Amino acid sequence: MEGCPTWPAELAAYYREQGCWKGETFDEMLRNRAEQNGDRIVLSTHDEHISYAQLQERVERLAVGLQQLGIEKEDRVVVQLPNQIAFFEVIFALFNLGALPVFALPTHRYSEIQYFCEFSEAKAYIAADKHAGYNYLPMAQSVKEEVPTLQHVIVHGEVEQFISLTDLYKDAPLEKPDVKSSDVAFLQLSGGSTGRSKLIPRTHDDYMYSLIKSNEVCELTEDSVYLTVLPIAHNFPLSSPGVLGTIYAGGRIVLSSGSSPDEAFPLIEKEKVTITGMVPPIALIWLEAIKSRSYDFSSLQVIQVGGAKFSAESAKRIRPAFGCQLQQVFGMAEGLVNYTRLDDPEETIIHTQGRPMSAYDEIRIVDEEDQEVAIGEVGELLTRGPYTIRGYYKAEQHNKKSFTDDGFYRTGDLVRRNGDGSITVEGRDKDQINRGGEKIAAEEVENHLLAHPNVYDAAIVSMPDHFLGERSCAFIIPKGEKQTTAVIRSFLEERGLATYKIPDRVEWVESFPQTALGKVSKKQLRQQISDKLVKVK
Ligand code: J2J
Repeated sequence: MEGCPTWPAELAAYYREQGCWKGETFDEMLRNRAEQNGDRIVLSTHDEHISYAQLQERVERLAVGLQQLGIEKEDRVVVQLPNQIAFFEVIFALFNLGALPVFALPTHRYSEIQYFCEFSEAKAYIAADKHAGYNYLPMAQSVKEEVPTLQHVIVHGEVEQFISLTDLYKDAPLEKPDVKSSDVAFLQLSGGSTGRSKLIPRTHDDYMYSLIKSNEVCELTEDSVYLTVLPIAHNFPLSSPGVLGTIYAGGRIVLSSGSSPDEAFPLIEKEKVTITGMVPPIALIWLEAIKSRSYDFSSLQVIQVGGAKFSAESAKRIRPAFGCQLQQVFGMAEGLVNYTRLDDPEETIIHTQGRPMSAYDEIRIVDEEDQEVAIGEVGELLTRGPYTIRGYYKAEQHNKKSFTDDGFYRTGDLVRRNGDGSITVEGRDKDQINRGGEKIAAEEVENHLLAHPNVYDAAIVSMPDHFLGERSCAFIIPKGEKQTTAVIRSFLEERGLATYKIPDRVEWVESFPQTALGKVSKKQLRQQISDKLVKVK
């Protein structure tokens, strides 16, 4: 597809020959499961349970309705749905049509959604009416007015002036387009470091392979019950092995709308959940909550923690508290996923972020001159393999920087390889804040800040936080009057920036420290704010 870099032909042939790419589309995968496991439950919510056959039937009917609206192969459709059954119906219906979901998160707001729709030239936007106290409809209206390609806004729930998702389930034959496993299946979001999130084109072949390997490593079977704690559009709960891995295995997904122990703990007991995945701050909340509650967690075999560094002190507490195995997951929407193995020694599980899931993952850990460093030394992680992209969607210039000439992705993660082949994440060499697993591209927020009349210049850096790992701090050089943090925050909110990107703290300064090359020294800014926080303590 235009704008989607792909693997060189020889390498693609090699991955096929080696059996990594099996030639199956997502549409075929679900169809096969529905044939094999028809009556088994695939999705459970608080009040609904649907079988594989029912899901397949609903998907086919929805595909017809979407086709009647004019959604065709290669059309982009921005999907912003929370952890609901509708999410699955929508994405599989789009896969059926060869149309590409663009996976927005429920926390995204006008600024992000407008950009995803515009940049991907989306034909449709599919959202819930309300979620977590937010009404998506006014935002949808503004986006529709702004983006000329956007023909349809489809809403799940109270629709007002928009198209109702419920009305799109049609009993008519589908004109099945020719979708190939080598086609791009969807566009996933990158955390971003320069400017806005880049879009990540993942093919059926490559993503399916990532599910197969994840299932092997996580020992998923048709008896597995996966609880969704994170928003399922995120790559981790979607595929590592997440909800799609669970469907691949023929298992069952239990949909929790969020991560709160009040909702999740009773579900684990009632639905006999076997595996769930979360980011470190949620693990900390669960570790606290379990102290004062008693539930039968005997079904739980694995708690996965990933998305941000999980401290060894907290990692140690998982097994004693929950009586199950901890699995650390260090992955990225661009591809590569590392897991600690379920039978790894305790030391490895607690102190490392695991190792690549596939023997075909190629890893290089390099210094600033791209020379490989010795085992035990810290360097930037570069990777290439059968499920790691070769370039972002429509980002030719950026791709030259983010990928080496021979196709390795520059992760921007600083890691150390240990003697046993495992990897420990030591830091980051990208202009990004990892706020408890939620990624903030500094430049994106800085650009918003520059639009404020009292901001002359802005630099955003991370500051240490015992709960989230990192929070964001905006250093601002004022133009005229200094504003309060509250004013700055509400300015960004009004511009429609997702809440997690809004700086937790604002520091007004007269100038920024500079590097030898005359650039803003974010390293010194990070030091400045972390020293200040220590003093305050
Ligand atoms: C430290 N940093 C980590 C970890 C990710 C599985 C799991 C996570 C993601 C994900 C994912 C980390 N320790 N355990 O897509 O399939 C940071 C790194 C990495 C970036 C990727 C999956 N796990 N990270 O988090 O695309 O900096 O994917 O490059 O959101 O998160 O972020 P994202």
